[in-house]
Amino acid sequence: MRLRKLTLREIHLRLLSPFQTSFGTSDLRRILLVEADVDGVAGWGESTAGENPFYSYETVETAWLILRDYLWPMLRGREIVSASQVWDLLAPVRGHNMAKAAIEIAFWDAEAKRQNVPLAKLLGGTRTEIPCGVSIGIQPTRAGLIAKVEEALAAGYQRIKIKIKPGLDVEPVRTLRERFPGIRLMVDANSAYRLEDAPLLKKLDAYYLIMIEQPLGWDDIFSHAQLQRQLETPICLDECIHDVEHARAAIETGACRIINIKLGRVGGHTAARRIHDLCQARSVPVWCGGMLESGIGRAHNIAMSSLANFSLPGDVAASRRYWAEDVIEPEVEVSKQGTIRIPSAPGIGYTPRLDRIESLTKRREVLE
Ligand code: OSB
Ligand code: MG
Repeated sequence: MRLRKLTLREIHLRLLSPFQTSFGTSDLRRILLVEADVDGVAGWGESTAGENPFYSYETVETAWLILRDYLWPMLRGREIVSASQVWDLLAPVRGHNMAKAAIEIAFWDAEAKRQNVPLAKLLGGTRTEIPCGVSIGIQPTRAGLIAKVEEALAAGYQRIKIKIKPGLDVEPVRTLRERFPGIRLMVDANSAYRLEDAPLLKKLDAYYLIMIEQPLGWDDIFSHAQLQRQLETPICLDECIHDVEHARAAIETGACRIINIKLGRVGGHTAARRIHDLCQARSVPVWCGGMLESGIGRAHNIAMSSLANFSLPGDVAASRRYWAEDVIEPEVEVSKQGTIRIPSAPGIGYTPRLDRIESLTKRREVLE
C-alpha cells in the first residue's frame, strides 16, 4: 500500500467543563487530525499533542511541522506491506512521538479497512469489551469533587482517578475514602512532586489507592525507583515511558509496578504493542491513558485496549463526558457496567463525521 495524500486539519473543540491538572487547565482543545489517503482508502489518526508544551515537549505546532516537513516526505508514495512497518521507517526522526503516532495509527486504520477487519482484530486484540474508568480534574471545592465522583459512579465507571497537586492531595483523598470506602480509587500527580516529598506521599498509603500515577519528574525513572521502595502504594508511570526501553528500565529498576500506555506518548500502535508485550511477559499490568481526545483518538484507544494485558480500567470514557457533540458516529458509549464494546465495523469502527469536522476546522493543509 502507498500513501498518496495526507490531509492535516486542526479542529477546535470546547470541553464541556475545563479540565485542571497540576500543570494547567484545558478548556478549548486544539486537536490535530490526520487523514491519510492510502491507495484511495481513508485512514484517520489524531495527534495527542497539546496546546502547550506542559505535559510533554510536543505541541500542535511542533507536530504539524514534523508531520509536514519530515514524516510525510519519508512515507510519501513508499511501498509499505504492513502498517506494522511504519514505526521503524520513522526512526530517523528522534522523539516527536505524538507527530509519529498521528500518521502511524492512520496507517493502521487504513490497513484494517483494506482488509475489512476491525482494527482491534488486526492488532491482535482478544477482548470484546473493555473496562472503563474516569479521570477527574482538580476541583475547587470538596462538595464539587464528591459530586463529580457520584456522577461517574452512577454512570457505571469502574474506577475513579483524581488529579492531585501539592496542597490538594491527602485531604481530597481522605474526603473521598470517608465517603466512598469501597471504590477503586487512584491519583495522578503529573510530575508535581520531588523525591523530598516522599514523607507526604507516604501518607497516601493509608488510603489503599490502587496506584499513584507519575508523582515525580516527567523524565526521571531513577527517582521513581527510589520512591517506590518507600511506598506500599504501587507507582504507575505515564510521562516517563516514551518507548519500550524506558518500560524495561522502569520495570528492572523497580520504578513502577503498573504502566499507563498512551498511543501519542509512545508513537503509535506498534510501539504501544511492544510495551504491552514486554509488560505482559513481566506480569506488569497496563492500562490505556487518555489525552482528552476527540472520537478519532478515542476509537484508536478502544482498539488498543482490546489487547489482553490491558487488564486495568483505562481513562477511556464516553464521548458525552467531554463534548456536547463528538466528531464520530456513533459516539462512544459506556454501559451501566462501565464497559465499552469493541466495535465490529472495519478499521477504527466509528465513522468520522466529515461535515462536522469541516465546520470545526481552523486550519488545513493538503500534502500530495
Ligand atoms: O496524565 O493522564 C494524564 C489529560 C491530559 C493530559 C494528561 C492526562 C490527562 C488525563 C485525562 O488524565 C484523561 C482523559 O482523557 O479522560
Ligand atoms: Mg497521567
